Formats: sequence, structure tokens, C-alpha cells
Amino acid sequence: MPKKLPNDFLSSLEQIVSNKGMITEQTEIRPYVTEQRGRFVGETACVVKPATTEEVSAVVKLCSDNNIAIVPQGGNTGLVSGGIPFAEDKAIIINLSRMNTIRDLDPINNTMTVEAGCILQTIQDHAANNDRLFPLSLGAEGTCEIGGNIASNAGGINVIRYGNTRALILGLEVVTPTGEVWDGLRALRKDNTGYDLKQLYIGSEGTLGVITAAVLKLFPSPKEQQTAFLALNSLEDALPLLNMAQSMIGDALTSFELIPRIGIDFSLQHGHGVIDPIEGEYDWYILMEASAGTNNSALPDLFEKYLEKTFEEQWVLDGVLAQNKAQSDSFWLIRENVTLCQKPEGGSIKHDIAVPVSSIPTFIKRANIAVEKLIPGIRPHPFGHVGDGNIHYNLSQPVGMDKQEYLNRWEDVNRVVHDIVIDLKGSISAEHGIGRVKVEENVHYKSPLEIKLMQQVKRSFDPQNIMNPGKLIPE
Ligand code: FAD
Ligand code: S2G
Ligand code: ZN
Repeated sequence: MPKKLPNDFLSSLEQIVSNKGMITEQTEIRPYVTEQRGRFVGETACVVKPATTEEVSAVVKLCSDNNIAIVPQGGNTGLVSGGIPFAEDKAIIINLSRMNTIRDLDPINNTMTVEAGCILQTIQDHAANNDRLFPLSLGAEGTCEIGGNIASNAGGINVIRYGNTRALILGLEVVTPTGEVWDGLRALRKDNTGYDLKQLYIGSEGTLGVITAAVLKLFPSPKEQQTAFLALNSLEDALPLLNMAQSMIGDALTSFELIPRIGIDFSLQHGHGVIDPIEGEYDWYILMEASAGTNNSALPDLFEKYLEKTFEEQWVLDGVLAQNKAQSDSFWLIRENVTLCQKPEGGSIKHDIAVPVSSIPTFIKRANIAVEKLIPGIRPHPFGHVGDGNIHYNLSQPVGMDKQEYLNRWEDVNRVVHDIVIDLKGSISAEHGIGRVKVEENVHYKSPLEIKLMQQVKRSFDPQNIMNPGKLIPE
């Protein structure tokens, strides 16, 4: 049970957020301290849900005055336990979900100003209703919140065209660890007036301040879309396929996702409404999408010529071009299930790695040999954003092995896989961040200087270390 908070602290909290904005009942707190993968359950005495920036500021000031740590939280879909407090943190959670107002949309300036608790899907829909696109898109978009997306610098399926969250933010409003409100909500594409402070907060995983609002970049909404599901001749053929797409259809390419046969099989077995669009079974598939911002564009023609070329070169053995939105949605339903349908197969040891795109086949081949040696019968399930060099190299347990015994091998499997990633000049966290679970691994691979510089930034922004202590960087 978490240590009780001082009574005067709780009553001061209640004066700020009223009892509507406070949860102290442990059974109600449970979902807020349980991380997505169920590997860890955290602990806190209180979840605070402020409704305004002023309330966030007052709560943070109260915590600073009482030296009580804070874990900022959005939709709690993070995958590195960054958004839950652990017992040793003795922290409260500040959950931003009640701050879900869309403050403004300026169609001429192509910007939208939103509060941190806005759910990503709501933001996407609001942009679309105004004939615009907000391109951040990931499997958790129905639950994750823009504050969490910004703090974790989320990636997702459209990074190849639009970049990750870092590339989509023009301004931020942040409450600092002393409770001051930084109004950096500038809707400018050019503002060269000093350090780009917003870029420090983007990807800071709640360790530098509480993001309360943001100015988002908007793009023309896609008028034409081409979605194809292709069966590869080999994993290596994904590379020329990608390069040919980039030269023949250029930056109209918006997604390029790798799906292994095991991912299709798990989805057919455990998913709902999943249909394999291609006759026969192949080892590797690519789900790709391209879009144009104007009607009657050259895209359909270009895409057809591109697909013909890929068959001529025999990089592709079979494939389907979606004839309508429903068919394209059915392809994306497979991709969504590839993520979700690993769970029913027992323990899955996860990796979110990036290597240079050209090294992906080498990485997968080397890692498969290494993990099979480590745990015979292990089932590699490499999938994801291959266009960005980002592979979710997930490993399902051998059939019949005890799940907990398998999951107890998490760290030593990670180390074997990450050694190969670093040898290929890659990254041990492509998009999910470091959180709590990868702090030691990050220290193992990053130079001491890089860790020291990040600690200097942390100390200058949060000298009391009340902002998400123990996350992202070592104390
Ligand atoms: P939370 O989990 O609540 O918090 C994440 C981190 O941000 C924590 O460190 C927290 O302290 C901090 N934080 C949250 N809100 C704030 C705030 N307002 N101010 C300061 N710090 C804050 N991620 C990807 O990048 N790409 C994917 O393709 C992807 N696919 C996913 C698919 C599924 C099915 C699931 C469950 C998750 C997936 N994720 C993916 C991971 C997750 O959705 C992202 O990391 C997302 O950005 C987290 O948003 P959230 O609101 O849930 O944040
Ligand atoms: C995705 C989800 C997390 C995982 O689906 O793109 O980011 O490894 C991943 O299952
Ligand atoms: Zn991903």
C-alpha cells in the first residue's frame, strides 16, 4: 500500500481540483498504475485530474512546495512503463484526460491548437472534418492522448512521409516543475529566437515538465489514396521495392509496413474479421499506402506502373491493390491485429529497434539465429515500420514453455538482440522511448558523455527531481 499523503496536502489538492479531479480509492486507482503489457503494476496514493492549465500549475506548485514527485499521464498506452509511478517514486499521478478541449483550428495557417488530454483519434477526426489531415497515426490512437504522444515523441505508420511527432509540433504550453506556465503556443513555421525549447520537451517522457497544450501542424487531406498488400519473393526484396516506390511515386508514399507470415497466421487465428487477401502462403508481406492531395492526380497511373515493375523484377510474387476504402481498411485491419494477436500466443519478449533500412535483412537473419540458440523453439515475429528502419522484433515463446519462465529471460534476450542492433549502428528504442524499463539498457549503450549531458539538462530544468523520477535517464 502506498504511503498516505499528509492530510493538509490532500485538502489543499481538493481545493484546487475539487473532488471531481481526485482519485484516492485504491481499486479506482488500479487501471492508472497498470501498464499496457501487464509486466508491471505501479503504486500511487492519488491520481489528480486537473481541468485547466491553471489547476495543473497550482497542483505542481503544491507538489514542489511539499517535495512530492509527479508522474504526468495521458492515455496510459505507453510501452516502456514511463507513465506509471513505482513504489520508490512516492509520486502522485497528474492525469491530463480532463483537459480535452480543441482550442482552435486555423485552416489558412494549417494549425490546430489542442489541450494535452485530447485523444489522438478526436484530433484526426476534427482535422478531417475541416478538410485537413493530422498525420500522426498508431494502433493506440483511440486511447492515447496528444500530450502523451508529444512526451513520448510517438512514431506510427505515417512517419516515412510526415516524420514522427517531433516534426508535427509548432508550439507548446508547459507547466514547469515549479508550477510556472511557459506559453510557447506560437503557430509559426519560422521563429529563430533562441534555443528551440519545445524540442527539449518533445520526447522528454514527463521528466522536464507537464505539457498542457500544443499547436499542431496540419496538412492537406488526401484526395486520392492507393493501398496495396504485396507478397514478397524474399525479405531482401523489400529494399528495392521501397527504393523503387520512393523514386517512382516519390513523397506520395505515406506507409511501408513489413508483415511476417506468423503475423498473418496469428491474426487469422485470434483476430476478428481478418481475411488473408492473397491466395497461398508467403514468408513476407508489405502493406503500403500512397496518397495525393489533389483529385485526378497522376498517382493511380504512377502506382500501376510501379506495381507492374515490381512484378517484372520478381520482387513481388502476388499482390492486391485495394479497389475501395473498405478493402484498404481490411488491409489495415490485418496490420492492427498483427500487433494485438501476439498476446494470445503466450509470452512475447519485445524489441522496438531501428537500424539503417539497408541493414534490416541482415539484422533479422542475425537476430533469428542468435535467439534460436538462446531459447530453442522461440518464434520470431519481426514486423512494423520498415520504411523508417524500425522493426518491432517481437519474440513469441516456444509453444508449451512456461510463460513466466520465458518472460524471466526478457533482459538477457534483449541484450543479445540489442548487441546486434548496436553492431549495425542502430537504436535500442526507435519510437516507444526509454521510460523505466530501458534506462539501464540505454546507459549500457550510450556514451557516458551523452548520459551526463542529458542529466545536466534534467538537473537544470528539474533540480528537485520531482518530474517523473527514475524515468528516461538514471538518477
Ligand atoms: P502515456 O502512456 O500516458 O504516457 C507516455 C509517457 O509520456 C510517459 O512517460 C508519461 O509520463 C508522459 N506523459 C504523458 N502525458 C504527458 C504530458 N501531458 N506531459 C508530460 N509528459 C506526459 N507508439 C509509437 O510510437 N508507435 C506505434 O506504432 C505505437 N503503436 C502502439 C500500438 C498499441 C496497440 C499500443 C497499446 C501502444 C502503441 N504505441 C505506439 C505506444 C503508445 O501508444 C505511445 O507511446 C503513445 O504516444 C503514448 O501516449 P499516451 O497518451 O498513452 O501516454
Ligand atoms: C506497432 C506496437 C507495439 C508492439 O504496432 O507499430 O508500435 O511492439 C507497435 O507490439
Ligand atoms: Zn510501432
